[in-house]
Amino acid sequence: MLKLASLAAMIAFTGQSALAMNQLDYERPHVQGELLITFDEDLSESQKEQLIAESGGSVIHEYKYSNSVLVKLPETNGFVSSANFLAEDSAVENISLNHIFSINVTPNDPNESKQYQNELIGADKAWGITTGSKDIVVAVIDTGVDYNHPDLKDNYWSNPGETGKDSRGNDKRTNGIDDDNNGYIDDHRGWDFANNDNDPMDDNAHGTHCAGSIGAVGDNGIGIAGLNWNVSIVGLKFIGRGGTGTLGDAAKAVEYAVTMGFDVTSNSWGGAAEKDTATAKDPLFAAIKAANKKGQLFIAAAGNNGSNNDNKKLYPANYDVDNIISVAASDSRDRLASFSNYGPKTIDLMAPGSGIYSTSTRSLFGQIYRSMSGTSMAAPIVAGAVALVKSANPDLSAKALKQRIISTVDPVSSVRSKLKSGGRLNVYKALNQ
Ligand SMILES: [Ca+2]
Ligand SMILES: [Ca+2]
Ligand SMILES: [Ca+2]
Ligand SMILES: [Ca+2]
Repeated sequence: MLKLASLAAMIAFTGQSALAMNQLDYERPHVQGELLITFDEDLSESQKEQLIAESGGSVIHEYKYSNSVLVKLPETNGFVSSANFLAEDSAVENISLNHIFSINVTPNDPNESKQYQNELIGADKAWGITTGSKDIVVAVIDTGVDYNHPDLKDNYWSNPGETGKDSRGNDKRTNGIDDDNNGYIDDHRGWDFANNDNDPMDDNAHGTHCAGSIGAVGDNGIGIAGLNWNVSIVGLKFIGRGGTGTLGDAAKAVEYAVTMGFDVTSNSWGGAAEKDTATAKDPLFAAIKAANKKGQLFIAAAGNNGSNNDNKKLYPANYDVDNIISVAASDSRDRLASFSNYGPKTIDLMAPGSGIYSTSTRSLFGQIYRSMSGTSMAAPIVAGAVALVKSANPDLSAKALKQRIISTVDPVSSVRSKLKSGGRLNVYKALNQ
C-alpha cells in the first residue's frame, strides 16, 4: 500500500480538474473509507491502477456496465485528501461516497383488511385474462427471498446455466465452477451481494414480503395469491439483516440482473446519492442505464418521508432514466398513504402500499404471513403488474409496457397535482389497453 506522503505534490501538478474539490456529501450515511470512482472511457487499465495507487487506495470491485471501481482508502484521516486528489484528476469523471440505502417500510397497520388491493387495482378481473407465466423473470433486489416458503418455492427461479450436470457428471449447482460464465460461481438461485455468497436467503423478511406481492403461488390452497399466480422470482440480496445496503452493492445486483436478461427488477429501497443529481454517473446509475438499453424495467419505491421528491431527492427513484417507474403508496381508501413520498415531476403513480398482507419469514417474526406498510410494498405490486401484462404481451417493448402501466391509472383527484400520472395502478386496464 502506498503512503499518502506525496499527495500535495500530486495535486500541485495535476492538470485541469474535472470536478471541484470538497463536493462529496459526508453528512449523508455512507460506508467509511469507501469511494466509487468512474473514469474517463479512454483511460487505460495501467493508468487507472496508477491513479488509484497514487491515491493510496485499493480496488475491491470493478463494475461491468461502467468504467467504475469501488475503492477502499486506508486511513480515515487521509480519506478526504485522497478523495480530493481523485476528484481533481481530469481522468476522473465522477466520484461518489458509497452511500447507504435502506428499505422503505413503516410499522404495519393491523386493522387493514387482508389483500384489499386485489379488488382495488382490478387484479381479480385481470386474472380472468391471465394469471402470469413462468417465462417472466422478476428480480427482487432486496434483503433476499425465502425460496423455501411454501407459497413461494414453486415460483422461485432457477438458473438454467447453473443447474443439471457438468461434463464430469457433477451437479452444476455445487461444482464450484462458474458454469454460465457470468462471474458468479454456483449462482443457481441468484446471489447475495451483501455477504458475497450464492445463497440469497432472506435474513430480514422484507424481500420475502415483496416477493409474495409479485408472485405468491395462486390457487394452491394455501396463504395468499400474488399478482402473478405463476412467475419466476429471483432474489438478489444486497441489503443486510439490519435493513441497509450500499450503493456499491446495489450496483452489482442491478448489473447481475442486466447480464442475466431478467424482465423487470423490483427495488424497494433508497437513500441520498451524491450531489442531488439525477444523472449521477455513479455505477448504480450506469447499471440502470444498461438495464434500460436491454429493455428491462426498473421499479423503484418513492420513499417514506412523506415528502416531495421533486425537492428532496431520493435514489434510485429520482435517477433520470427512461426505464424507471417510480411508485408512491396508496391506502385501502385510495388516498396517498400518509408516509408516502410524492412528486409531480418525479413520481409516476401510486399503488397500494399500506397494510399489505404478504409472505414473511418464520425465523424472524414467527409467522409466514404478515401485514406491512411502505412504498416498499407498493413498488412490488407495480413490478407484479408489469410481469402480468408482459405474460399476456411478451413482445411488448419496455417503453410500451411502462406507457401502458402509467397511462391506464385510475385518476384520483387528491393526487392530481402530486403524481405525474395523477392516479393509482389499475392492472386490469393495463392489460386491456
Ligand atoms: Ca455463474
Ligand atoms: Ca456451478
Ligand atoms: Ca447469504
Ligand atoms: Ca397461495
